[in-house]
Amino acid sequence: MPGCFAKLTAPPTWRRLAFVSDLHLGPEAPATTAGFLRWLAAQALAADALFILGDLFEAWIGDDLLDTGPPDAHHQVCAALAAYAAGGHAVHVMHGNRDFLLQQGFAQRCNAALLPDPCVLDLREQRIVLTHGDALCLSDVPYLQWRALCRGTDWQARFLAQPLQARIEQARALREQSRASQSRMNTWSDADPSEAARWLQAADSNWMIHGHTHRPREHWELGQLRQVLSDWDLDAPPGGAAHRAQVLWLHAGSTTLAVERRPVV
Ligand SMILES: [Mn+2]
Repeated sequence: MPGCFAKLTAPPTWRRLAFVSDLHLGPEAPATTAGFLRWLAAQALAADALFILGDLFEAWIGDDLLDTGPPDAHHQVCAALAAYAAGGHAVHVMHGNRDFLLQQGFAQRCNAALLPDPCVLDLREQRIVLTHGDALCLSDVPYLQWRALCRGTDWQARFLAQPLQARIEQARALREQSRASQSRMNTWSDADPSEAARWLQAADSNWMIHGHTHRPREHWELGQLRQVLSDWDLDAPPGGAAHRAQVLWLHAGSTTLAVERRPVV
């Protein structure tokens, strides 16, 4: 359970807000990355504020990768976000379990603000809890232990002090480990509904938006709404269930608030 909830107040000028998560962009997902760049240059222009609730990238090994090497998907996405933000759209990025090493160098490059996990968005009369969702998956004890370690300043300082190539190799090994442990489990761990309810109560809220579990749907429980965002995978075979990309839109009028899920085409 988080000790406190940072607060972000939506200015009255924000009328359309877009929420995405779990895009897992990178050189290994060219179709998804291209899809995001297309979306950002077209449909996303309707949003006053874009919230990326974790795992924008499949991996992030340090902001300095933007200053080295030949430009790749990471550079393209950052340049596109910077252009989007320069057009007057607010961009907020939360850490996921894949890209928790995004830091100020990235944020400055993209004209984005890093959003603490969790936080409460004050939108008109509503208080909406925003979180990536991995900290809600209480049944995955080994992951939570790893999370506590790698979110610490000591681990991060040691990791980032290594040369880029060593970090690339270590990150690859970590992803393989994580894939192996997932395949040992019968099902992917899911967000714990009781834990989510406790967070909402602590935040004095009845509305949560999160991602991470790749199980997009609306959960209505005891007067609380929990909206789980879709992952994006346009590199999956077209026509299959895994081939999807979706945005959650909030339309905020002066007295109304409408929610809509829209596929990215
Ligand atoms: Mn995740």
